[in-house]
Amino acid sequence: MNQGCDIEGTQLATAFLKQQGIEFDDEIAPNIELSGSNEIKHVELIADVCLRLKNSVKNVLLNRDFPLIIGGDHSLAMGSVSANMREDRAVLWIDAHGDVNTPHSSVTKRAHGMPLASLMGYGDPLFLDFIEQPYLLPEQIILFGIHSLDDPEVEFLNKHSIRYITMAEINQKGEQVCIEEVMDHCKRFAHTHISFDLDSIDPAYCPGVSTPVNRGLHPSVPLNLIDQLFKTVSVSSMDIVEFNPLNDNGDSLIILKETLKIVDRKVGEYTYAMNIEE
Ligand SMILES: [Mn+2]
Repeated sequence: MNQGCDIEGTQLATAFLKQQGIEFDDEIAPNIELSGSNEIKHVELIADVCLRLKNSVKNVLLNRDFPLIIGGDHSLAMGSVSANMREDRAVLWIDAHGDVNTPHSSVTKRAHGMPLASLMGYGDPLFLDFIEQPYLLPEQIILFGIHSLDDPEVEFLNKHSIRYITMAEINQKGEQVCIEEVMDHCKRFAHTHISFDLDSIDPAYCPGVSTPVNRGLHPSVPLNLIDQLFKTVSVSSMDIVEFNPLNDNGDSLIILKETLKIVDRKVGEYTYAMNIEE
């Protein structure tokens, strides 16, 4: 889907990736008849997609398998993360953006800037219909690679004492120090969900996204982070989002495939499936 960012491209990702030989066990397509004229763009359609994604991810977890979700814009993470709202799970958000806008604070009224706030209970009522409580707690969350925050997002993150590691901090302290902080965070929980937004990477290396922001990560950094996490903690689910084939020159596809290789290798090596209750 692309309705959460309202820019053409991410809705073509699945068909494009299938042409590239990537197989999907389940596909969830938006029901375009639900596109209404609410304040938040396409809110009904997105809620419907997320509810179906949540149920699909839940089934994968119940089968003790590893759900890897490929988007689609980042609003889908409301569905994937809400499949399992256990408090013993860390949520790592690798992103250029904070994604903690609320319906009130958002200027664009695009849902892909809101998933993390919604998962904490600060979302549109249609999103809170399918996001079950307990909502995500601030202490479960860590953001990495952030380099584009709206003023209300800075306020939100600080008010809730949510740890966010910015590009400036990564450049200053060095990659490995910051990666280790993320690992220390995730070690405090039984499981980790990784939500990997490709726009965390600098558009010079990864142009195939819908909302690129300059001065982002070198692609080796998130790949290294994800690789080390799989080796160190129990990663139990993961999203890769915002891949936009219309803007890609082939480089983003390579990064996406490299990410899949890491996941394939690690999920094959270890059994990290978790027990969840129906
Ligand atoms: Mn995002």
